[in-house]
Amino acid sequence: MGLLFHDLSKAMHEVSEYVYKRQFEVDDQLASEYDEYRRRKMYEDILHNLSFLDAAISLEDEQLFLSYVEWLYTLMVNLMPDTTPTRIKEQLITHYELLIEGLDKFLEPKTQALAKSILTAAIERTKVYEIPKKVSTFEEGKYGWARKQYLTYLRENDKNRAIQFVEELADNSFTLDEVYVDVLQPVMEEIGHLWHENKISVNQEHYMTSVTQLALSQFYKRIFDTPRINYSILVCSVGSELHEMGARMVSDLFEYHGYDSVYLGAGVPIKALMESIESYKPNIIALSVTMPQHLKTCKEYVIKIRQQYPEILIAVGGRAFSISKDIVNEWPIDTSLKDAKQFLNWAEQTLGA
Ligand code: B12
Repeated sequence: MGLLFHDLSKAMHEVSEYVYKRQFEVDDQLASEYDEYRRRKMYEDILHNLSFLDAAISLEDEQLFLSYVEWLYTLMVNLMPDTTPTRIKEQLITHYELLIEGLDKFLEPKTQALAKSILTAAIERTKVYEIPKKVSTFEEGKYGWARKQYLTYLRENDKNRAIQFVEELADNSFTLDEVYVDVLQPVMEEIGHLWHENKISVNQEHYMTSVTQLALSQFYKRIFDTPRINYSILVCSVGSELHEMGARMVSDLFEYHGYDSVYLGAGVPIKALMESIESYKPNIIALSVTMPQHLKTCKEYVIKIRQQYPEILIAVGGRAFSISKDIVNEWPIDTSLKDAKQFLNWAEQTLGA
């Protein structure tokens, strides 16, 4: 972040306080609708909204904010069943109008017009947006039964059977690549939908995540036992990103296919990353981003790595890259791919491994 504000944290809080206060001034109904909990959430949400707006402005990508606008509206409709969708739209539209008003006082002149145009588009999108009927392929196809059964164990809080089930899948039904990418990844995505739809709580989502991490760790012996192919990969999530299971799946599957993997996890500062590259000299660097707010940091990492190590292959991936197709157009990367299986194929072809 940073393009938007001179002094980010101070300005973010000033804008949030301004918008928060104005929202109650201009909307008489709000005080009776929002209890203490909702008010606190609303303040946090304003900060969150600003961070998405900042990402869209920094990368000059309106779609980043517009897809967030749809996601936020859906979340609010699901979380506030006592409030009509029309009323939620009203609140959000007022909110975007107040952001335009508030940001006018804080923005650097060159970003003012862009912020206004993105927020105006957000208002238009909110006016017309209807939550689509969910068409899910989760339980369909070759892997549907396995996804459904694993999710059922998770929803029953039965971690022992869940973990055993995943192990049996890899023993009897699917390759390890398939277990990771075609069963566990879609289940994690489904868990995200269920949270977004307010059908499971945050603590259930955390529990399901930690059981899946346990399920992954039981494969370590299998993963590190395969013949080596003399290529290496360094994998991490970027900046203050907390999502790291995707990066870990990438690292595990490369290790399983004979690459030496160095997995740095989440929250890796650029200085530490550069030191690791210097000491391991990997053939491939894989950078993972889930939340779009970290895309700008990812681009900075890519540029720095490319300058210092022109010979190392750089790949980027993760959920954030699926939101807007053009994000990586100008980035000096070697590839951006959708999942770990495609990434392995690409590496095999590119390195002749
Ligand atoms: C688990 C989870 C968490 C966990 C993460 C734990 C961990 N150790 O990783 C925790 C609890 C920390 C978390 C926190 C939050 N989360 Co969360 N989370 C998820 C969830 C349910 C699953 C993520 C996951 O593990 N997916 C499975 C992995 C395997 O998939 P993947 O990451 O896409 O990786 C694959 C590919 O993308 C690719 N890939 C990945 N990296 C790379 C790199 C390269 C180079 C390549 C080529 C490929 C590649 O290969 C992988 C394997 O095939 C998602 C739902 C979803 N749709 O993803 C929400 C989700 C991402 N979270 C979401 C949100 C909102 C949050 C929070 C803001 C919630 C909050 N209110 O606090 C925070 C933000 C945290 C932060 N500051 O970053 C939203 C984001 C929505 C948005 N608007 O962008 C989602 C989409 C949920 C939802 N449906 O609304 N979350």
